Amino acid sequence: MAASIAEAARKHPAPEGIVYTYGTAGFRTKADVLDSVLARVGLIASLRSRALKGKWIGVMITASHNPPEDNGVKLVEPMGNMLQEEWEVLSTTMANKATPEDVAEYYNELAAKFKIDLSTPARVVVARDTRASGSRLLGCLVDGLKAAGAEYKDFGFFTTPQLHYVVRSLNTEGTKDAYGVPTEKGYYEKFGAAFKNALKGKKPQGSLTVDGANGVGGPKLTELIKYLPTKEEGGLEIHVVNDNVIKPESLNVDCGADYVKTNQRAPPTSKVGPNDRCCSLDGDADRVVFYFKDSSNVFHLLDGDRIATLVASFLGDLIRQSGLADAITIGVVQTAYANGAATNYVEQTLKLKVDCTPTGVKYLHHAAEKLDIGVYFEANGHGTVIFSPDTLDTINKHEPRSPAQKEALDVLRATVELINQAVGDALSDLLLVEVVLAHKSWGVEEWLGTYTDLPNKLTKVIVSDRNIFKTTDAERKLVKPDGVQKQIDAEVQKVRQGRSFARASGTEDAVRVYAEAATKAEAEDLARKVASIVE
Ligand code: 16G
Ligand code: ZN
Repeated sequence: MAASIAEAARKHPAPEGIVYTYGTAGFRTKADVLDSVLARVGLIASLRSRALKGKWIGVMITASHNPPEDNGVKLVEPMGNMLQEEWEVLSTTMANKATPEDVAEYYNELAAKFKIDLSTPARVVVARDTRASGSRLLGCLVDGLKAAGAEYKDFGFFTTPQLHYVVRSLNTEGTKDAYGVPTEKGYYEKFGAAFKNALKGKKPQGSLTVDGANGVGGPKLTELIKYLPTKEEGGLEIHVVNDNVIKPESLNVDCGADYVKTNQRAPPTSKVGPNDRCCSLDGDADRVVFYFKDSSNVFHLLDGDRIATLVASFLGDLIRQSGLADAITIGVVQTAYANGAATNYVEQTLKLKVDCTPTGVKYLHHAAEKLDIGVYFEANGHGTVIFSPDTLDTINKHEPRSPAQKEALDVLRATVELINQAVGDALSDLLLVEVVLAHKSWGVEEWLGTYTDLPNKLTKVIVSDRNIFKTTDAERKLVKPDGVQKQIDAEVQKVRQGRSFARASGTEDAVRVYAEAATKAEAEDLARKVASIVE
C-alpha cells in the first residue's frame, strides 16, 4: 500500500512555498492550488474511518460563501459533526508533507500511532458544491481514497448539510438512533414530511423568496419543494431566485447570505414588494438570513440572532403547552457578535440562559450539546437546535394530559424532526422559521418588532501580524498585546450602551473590530477608535 500512496502523492505534487492549514472551515484557498491537498485528504479520511472501525466519514468539497475561484474541503465525523480537533492538526501536517515518500511515511506513522489495522474497511462519503473546480478536485480526492483502499460513495452535487445528513444516516442505519434514509430522496422525504406535520394545519402567510446565491442550495431547494405541501394544500409559496448554477462564475456574486449580511442590503436583482419575506442562502446552503423592505423601502435584516430568538420562544411555548416545563430547559448559545439587544431579549423577556462561545460552528455546537435543548446561531446565519438524548426520550415518552397538551406535543415532535441535528442547515432552518411564523400568525414586521437591535458596526483592520492578538472570555477581551484591552475599555466607557471587541479573523489575514452603542453615530465612532487602537 505504501507504494500506491506515494504514487497518489506523486500524481498530485504539493506546490512549493504554500503552507496549508485546516482552519475553522477545513482547508480553503484558491482552487488551483488544492489538488495535492485533496489527494491527501483522501488518505486522512480513510485513516479516520479505519480508526473508527470502518464508520462512514464525510468529505465535502466547497468554499461556502467565498468567491467562485476558491474552493475547499472539510471532513465530517460519523454523527455528522465537524472533524475532531486532533485530526485537524494531523490533516494540516499531512497536507504540508513535501515529498511522496514523506506522505507515505506519515500515513504509516499515523496508522501506528492510533493502532489502526490497515485491513479494516475504510468508508467515505463524498460530495461537492457547484464550483467549476469541483470535479477536478473530486478526481484528486478519489485518487487518495483509492490509493488507501477505501470504499467510497459519491453523492455528486450536495449542500453541505445534505452530506452531514447522509453521513449520520449511514452510521445510524438499523439502530434505535436511525436518523433517516441515507439518500438524497430520504433527506427530502424526512424534512418534507416534518414540515407538513409541524405546520399542523396552520397556513403560512404570503410567500417566501429564496436567494440561492447561484449555488447548490437553489436546485436542491427546487427539489425539496416537490416534497412540500403546495399552497393549495395549505403549504408555503416559495420562489427560488439566483439559482443559476450553469454559470458557476456567478456563485456568491452580488447575492447570497454573506452579501446580504455584510452589505446590509438585498441583492441588487431583488424584485420583491414591501414587507415580502426573503431569505438568502450561502454557496453551500449551511447558512441563512432573512430580510425585507418596509413600505418606506427601508431594508431590515433578520439575521441569525433573530432566528435564534424566534425559535427559542416557539420551543419554549411548545414545552410549556405540552406540560414539559419542569422536565426540560432551553438555552441559547451565541457568540460575541450577537447584538446586545438579542442577548437582553433572551435573558429578560424569554427568561432563558445565554452562553457565549468563540466564533466558529464547532464551539457553539459543543456548548449546545451540554443543554437539554440548545438553540445556537451565529449572527451570520450559521446554526441549528440540538436536543440531548435524554430530552428526546422525555419528549417521545411524554403522555399528554389534555387535548391542548397533545396538540402542542405533536407540533413539538414534528419540529424536532424538522431540525437538522447534524449541522446548521439553511433549508431546514428556513422551513423552521416558516413553521414558527405560521403558528404565531406573524409576518416579518411582527418578527422584527420583538426587540430593537442596537446600532452596530463591524470593521476589518489589516495588521502586520494578526497572530499577536490573543483573546479570552469567548473573544470578548484581548489579553495580548499588553495594554490594548485597557484602551478599548476606556473608549467603551465613553459611549452609551457601548460594547466593543477585537479578534483575529480565522479565515482572513485581518483583525475584526465590532462595536455597538445607543446610536449609529456612537457605534461608528467607537468602531473607528477601537480600530485605531488595534492598528
Ligand atoms: C467560518 C466558520 C463560521 C464563522 C466564520 C468566522 C464554520 C463552518 N464556519 O466560516 O462559523 O462565523 O468562519 O470568520 O465553522 P472569521 O474568523 O473570519 O471572522
Ligand atoms: Zn457555508
